[in-house]
Amino acid sequence: MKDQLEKIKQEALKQIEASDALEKLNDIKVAYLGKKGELTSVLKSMKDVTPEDRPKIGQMVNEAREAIEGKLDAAMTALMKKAREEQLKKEVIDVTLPAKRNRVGHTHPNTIALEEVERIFVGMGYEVIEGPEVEYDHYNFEKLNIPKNHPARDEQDTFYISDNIVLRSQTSPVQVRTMEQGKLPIRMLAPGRVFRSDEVDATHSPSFHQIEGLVIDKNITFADLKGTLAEFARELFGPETKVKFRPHHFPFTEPSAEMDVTCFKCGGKGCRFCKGSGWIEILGCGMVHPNVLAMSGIDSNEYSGFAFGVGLERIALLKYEIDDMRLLYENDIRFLKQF
Ligand code: 2U9
Repeated sequence: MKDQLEKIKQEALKQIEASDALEKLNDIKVAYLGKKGELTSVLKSMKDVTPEDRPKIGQMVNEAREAIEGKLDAAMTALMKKAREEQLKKEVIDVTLPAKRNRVGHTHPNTIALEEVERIFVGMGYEVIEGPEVEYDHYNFEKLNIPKNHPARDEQDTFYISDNIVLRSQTSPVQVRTMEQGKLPIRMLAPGRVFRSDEVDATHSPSFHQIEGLVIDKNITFADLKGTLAEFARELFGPETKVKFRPHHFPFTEPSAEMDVTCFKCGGKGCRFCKGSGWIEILGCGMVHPNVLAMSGIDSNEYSGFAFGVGLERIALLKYEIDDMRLLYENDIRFLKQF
């Protein structure tokens, strides 16, 4: 029996040594120490051992069990350690690798241009006021001296929501609403989206943005208009910029004009950018028509004012030398992040 025990022990230890997987070790544990294991069956046959030999044999069985258990534990611990080390090696993180960049947005050229124009006029004491994009015909046309059947209604195709409600074709209704409130003087800027039923091309879109300005006070003259807009042009395009006013016609201003600035590319000499003329058209303007003042309850004998309107996209296209307006609406970050 002693030899048999020794043989079992040696065989178990040898198998443990040769094991390279936790499952194998578990199988060995069951095969030797389990309920039906070899060592257990030796214990069961103790009844055949003489009472004198029992303590001795018992001790030997325990020794064999302890040796096998000890070796099994050590082998399991070693295997688990090895497995963990391999896993750690596989999951190793190279902290020196460059991080994945978060894609960030970019201020739209329209917004940059808008903020620049606002900064200039706010610096001259103007207030920025916004209003609804869906307007009454009354505010978009009637109160701006554009009655029904007036040819100006055909000049710009308007989107009608109903008989008397439109998508505003200009931001002027915001000024009308402000005048109606009766607080004078007024120095305001009305930026915002406007709508016209235009075909899309490099310089047109059914939805674009305007910035309009309005000043109403006592003794406002065309000289105030000229001085203000000349200063605006110098701030926007540089101190060397000169301006020129050409007579024009708008129903809501009288007299009316368009303002050109000297080409900031060639300084006025004439180049491809200004199509050889040396001048670039920039905005429309004029003295507020007495009818427009009267319709909003302002006495045109006491008060006068000037107004102007610029296309925001036009400013952005010029300032950033973009040749197609459609680029402004695609929101391709590769395009936007250049400005
Ligand atoms: C009130 C009185 C007068 C606003 C004005 C213009 C001239 C003008 C165009 C420029 C290019 C629009 O974006 S555009 O197509 N605008 O030329 N706008 S004066 O005059 C007003 C506005 C409100 C009460």
